[in-house]
Amino acid sequence: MRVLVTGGAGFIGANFVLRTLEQRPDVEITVLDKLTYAANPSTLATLGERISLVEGDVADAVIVDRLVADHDLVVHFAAESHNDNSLADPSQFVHTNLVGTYTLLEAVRAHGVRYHHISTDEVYGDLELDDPGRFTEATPYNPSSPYSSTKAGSDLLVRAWVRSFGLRATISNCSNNYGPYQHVEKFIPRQITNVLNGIRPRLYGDGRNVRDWIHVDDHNDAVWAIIDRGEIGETYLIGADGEVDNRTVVETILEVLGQPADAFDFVTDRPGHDRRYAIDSTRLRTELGWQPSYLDFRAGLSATVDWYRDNTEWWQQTKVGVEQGYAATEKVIG
Ligand code: NAD
Ligand code: TDX
Repeated sequence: MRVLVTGGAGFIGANFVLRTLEQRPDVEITVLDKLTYAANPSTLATLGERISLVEGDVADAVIVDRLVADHDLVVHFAAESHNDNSLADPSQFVHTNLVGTYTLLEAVRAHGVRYHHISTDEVYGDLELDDPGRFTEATPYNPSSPYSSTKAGSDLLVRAWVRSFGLRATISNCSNNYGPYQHVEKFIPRQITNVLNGIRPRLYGDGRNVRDWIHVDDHNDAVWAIIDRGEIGETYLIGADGEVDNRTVVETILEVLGQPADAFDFVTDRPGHDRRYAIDSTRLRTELGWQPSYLDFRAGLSATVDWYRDNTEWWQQTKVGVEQGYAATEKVIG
């Protein structure tokens, strides 16, 4: 089976590639990645003959058409993925997330190739802290940021291409991922690498915002369950019942690294900051038999701390620039 993985040099895509090569000897992978600031091709450097890397843009119709024609399956991870960046400059988000997805859909349509679309729970907007509800496949779309609205638009393109053109496609919307190879701009790696570099962790606003954490390997196992057994045209929500507030995450990182639990700062809040995300993944569990393996968040977080401590060469070069970028807008408030 020949699989085209877009965005395979980024966090979740690279973990997907590593795990797939390990677990599926019949799969050959081509990664199509623009190698933006978010990519780290060193993650894929020593993987051998069953993988090749093509540097290119998912919005480039010529490259995309040629590659799609030569594969049995497309798994589309490539995106501009960081909310804070989308607030500073949305243009690349529109280009990659909307035009890029459109370009892939047209190639998949022309060549009749199976397509799986990776998306986010942020398309549903947010929940109040005391809301007993969680997102389901039936929750109406209500995105808040340039990032989440371009992801929502990309999902709707996929749905329309399924209905209008009979595309063989599935969609998954997953909650917040953590694990190895995540860029240090994101919350968990940022705070781990702050502490490792002697910088105090930074909590936006009051630190009470809740994210529904899932280990990246559990996400990717669910993606394969949907590719193998999902119903064409359907959407599946992926989540592992991992709701934790941001302050608790920071306190846990500090504790794991042997620091006082209050050695962090509150900084200016993210504009439009979504309060809480929570996924009901009943459909995925009952219809496709998927279950997460990482059930203890503290243990998964502790293993992730170990990974960043043991792999400083993977992240240290990008760390200074990322912190300079944050310093330009962030003010300590408490
Ligand atoms: P990431 O930013 O770590 O990686 C994105 C990758 O896409 C990078 O390698 C980048 O170079 C590549 N890319 C960007 N623009 C491109 C373009 N125009 N053409 C080709 N490649 C391009 O992102 P991630 O966290 O690994 O997210 C992967 C996917 O999963 C995204 O679609 C994201 O919306 C979705 N998702 C992420 C999370 C999360 O918690 N990180 C949760 C749910 C869904
Ligand atoms: O320094 C920080 N301090 C802080 O309190 C950073 C970087 C973030 N935060 C907060 C904001 C969020 O409440 O932590 C939470 C997580 O922030 P991010 O890592 O930026 O993730 P989020 O905005 O929730 O989006 C992530 O999950 C859904 C991914 O970046 C998206 O790609 C995915 O779709």
